[in-house]
Amino acid sequence: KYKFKELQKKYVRETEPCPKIPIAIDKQVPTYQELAPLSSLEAKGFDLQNGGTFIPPCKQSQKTAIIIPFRNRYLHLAVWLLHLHPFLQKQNLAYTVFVVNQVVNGTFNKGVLMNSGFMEIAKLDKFDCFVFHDVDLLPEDDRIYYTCDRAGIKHLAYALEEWGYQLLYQSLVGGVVAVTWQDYLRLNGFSNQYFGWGGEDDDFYVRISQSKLDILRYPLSVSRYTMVQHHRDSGNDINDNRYRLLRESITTNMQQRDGLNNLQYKLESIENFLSLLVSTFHSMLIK
Ligand code: UD2
Ligand code: MN
Repeated sequence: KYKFKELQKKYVRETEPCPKIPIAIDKQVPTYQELAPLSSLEAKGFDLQNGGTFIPPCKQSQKTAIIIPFRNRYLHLAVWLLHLHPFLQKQNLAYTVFVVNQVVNGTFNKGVLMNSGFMEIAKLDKFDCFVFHDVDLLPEDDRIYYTCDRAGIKHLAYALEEWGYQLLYQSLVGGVVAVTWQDYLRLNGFSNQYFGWGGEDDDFYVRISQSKLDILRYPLSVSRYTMVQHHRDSGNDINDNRYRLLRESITTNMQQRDGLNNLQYKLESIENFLSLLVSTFHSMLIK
C-alpha cells in the first residue's frame, strides 16, 4: 500500500540537492525549484477544500471530476498538480481531482482504473463531467475548457508538442478526454481487457463510433499540450495482444459485454489529501 506521507518526505529529501538556479524543463512546466516545497503546497494559496476540491467564486453549471490513472509517477503528479490547479481555477471550474492508483502488482491496466474510478466517484457525489487525464500531460492554452459537452466526446489532447503539434491520426482519442456521465454509461466505459501499453484508447474510439457519438476538438492552434518526457514504465510493456483485441472489438461489438458491466476490482481505500491537493483512490484489480 502506498503511504503518501512517507513518499512525500522521501520526495522532498530527493529534491533537496537541486541547483539553486531553476532549470527550465519546458515552456510552462514548473521547474524543479518550484517543486521543492511539495509538503507545503497549501501555502501556495490554491484555495482548495479537503481532497482536492475547488469551489469557484461563481455558480458553475457543471461539476467536473478529473480521473488520473496512476501508478508510481509521483514526480509527474507533483508537476501536474502545480500546473493544473491554477489552470483549472482560472476557468472557474467546480472540480475535484481523483488519482486512481493501481496498487496491485502486475501489468498496468488503464481501462480498469478509469472504470473503477468512475464507479467509486459516482458513489461519493454527482459529477456531470468526467475528464480522463494522463498524468504527464500539461495543457498549454487557457482556452482548453475542462467541461463536457452533450454534443459529443471532447478529445482535448489534440496537438502534442512531441508530435510537432499535429494529430497523429484522426481516430486518436488518447491522452485527455472529457465525457459526460451519460455518455460514459452509454459507452459502457473503457474496455477492461487491455493489459499493458496501447490499444485501450483506440478501443475507446471504436466504442465512440459504434455508439454513434461525435468527437469534438478545439482548433489545432488551441488544443496544445506538452508531455513531460518519460520512458516506458516497468509493468506496462507494449501489449502485443492489442490488435487482436481491437479486431474482436470491431467485429463482435465487445463493447456490449466488456466495460462497466463486467468490471471487477477491489477498492483498498479512499483517502483525501489536502497537503497533496488531491483525492486519491487506491483501487485494486482482481484478475
Ligand atoms: C499514449 C496515450 C495514453 C495511452 C497510452 C497507451 C496520448 C497523448 N497518450 O501515452 O492516453 O493511451 O498511449 O496506453 O495519446 N501510467 C502510470 N503508471 C504506469 C503506466 C502508466 O501512472 O506505470 C498512467 C499515466 O497517467 C500515464 C498514462 O498511464 O500518463 C499513459 O501511459 P504512458 O504515458 O506510458 O503512455 P504514452 O505516453 O505513450
Ligand atoms: Mn505519457
